[in-house]
Amino acid sequence: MPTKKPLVIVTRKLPDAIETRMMELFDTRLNPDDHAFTQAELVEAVAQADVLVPTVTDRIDGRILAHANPNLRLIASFGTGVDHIDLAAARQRGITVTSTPGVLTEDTADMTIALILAVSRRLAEGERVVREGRWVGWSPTWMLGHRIWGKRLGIVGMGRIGRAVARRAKAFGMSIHYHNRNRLSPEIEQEVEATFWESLDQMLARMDIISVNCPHTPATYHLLSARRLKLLQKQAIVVNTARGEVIDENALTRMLVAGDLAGAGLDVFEHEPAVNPKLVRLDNVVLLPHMGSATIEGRLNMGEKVIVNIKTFVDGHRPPDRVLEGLI
Ligand code: 8YV
Repeated sequence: MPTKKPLVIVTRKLPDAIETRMMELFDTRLNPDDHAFTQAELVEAVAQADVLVPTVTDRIDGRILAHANPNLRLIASFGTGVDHIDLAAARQRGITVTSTPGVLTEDTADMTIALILAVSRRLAEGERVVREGRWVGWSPTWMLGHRIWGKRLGIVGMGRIGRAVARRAKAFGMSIHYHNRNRLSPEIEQEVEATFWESLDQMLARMDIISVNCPHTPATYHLLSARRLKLLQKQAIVVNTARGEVIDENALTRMLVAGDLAGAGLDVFEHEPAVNPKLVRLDNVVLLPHMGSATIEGRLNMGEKVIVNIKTFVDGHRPPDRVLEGLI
């Protein structure tokens, strides 16, 4: 007798090829118009699904999970960060949580370098001048940015993405510094000639460019606090492709407005999709709408990972990308 396929509820529109395969394998409920689920829709989804596939735009907190039906055994998140999921509440309910690590490393590292270049060399500002018809001609002392070759880059969080940033930055002639919970092995440090700073404060005070590449956890919330941001040099720039919550965005904005920092490149924000209007008015800030991993290749890889995680789980095996293991 054929066994019943699990009901998989996907909260956002995924690439067609991924959705097609999911529909072949599972009893899949899609979101063709791609609207962000309301609280009520999330409650309904956890009350019905055997497997939920959320994204960063869904806050799966304890209140939502309180409505989960007993058959909800897996949350197979489409994304690497899992800070939108209350892991303690999932653990309490014996729900397994998986993510999609590794497949957006290179794309996010590319975006980090793009932001470092964009801020240092004033790319967005220059583009606006041309597009708005304000370019009156070349001048030797106009639109000068800063050279990145020879600058000190301090990477906050030297996981997969931090290391991919380091490899790229080395090729651009930057010297690599990092702060991480744990020091990396000498082999990895040697590959990019990275200097480890046990003290984040001391590293911040000496860098030209800071790149945030750590996950958002209770321990990293406002890691770059008002106090720590004040340690930065006036000519420093800050780039964040990780999570907005890691930086005190109000404090950062205040410093940028006051000219106490040279610039910032932000792909993520504390209250997405809201962006502090004061940031929008600044010319020395490059703002992107959480595009770090937004490549077709990356989204397909992420979808593949979600499928493999669900398939292995429903077949009774341990899914490869477990963040949290429930009771199988
Ligand atoms: C994804 C991300 O686009 O994977 C992550 O952690 O931040 C993004 O790059 C998003 O999370 C998809 O859910």
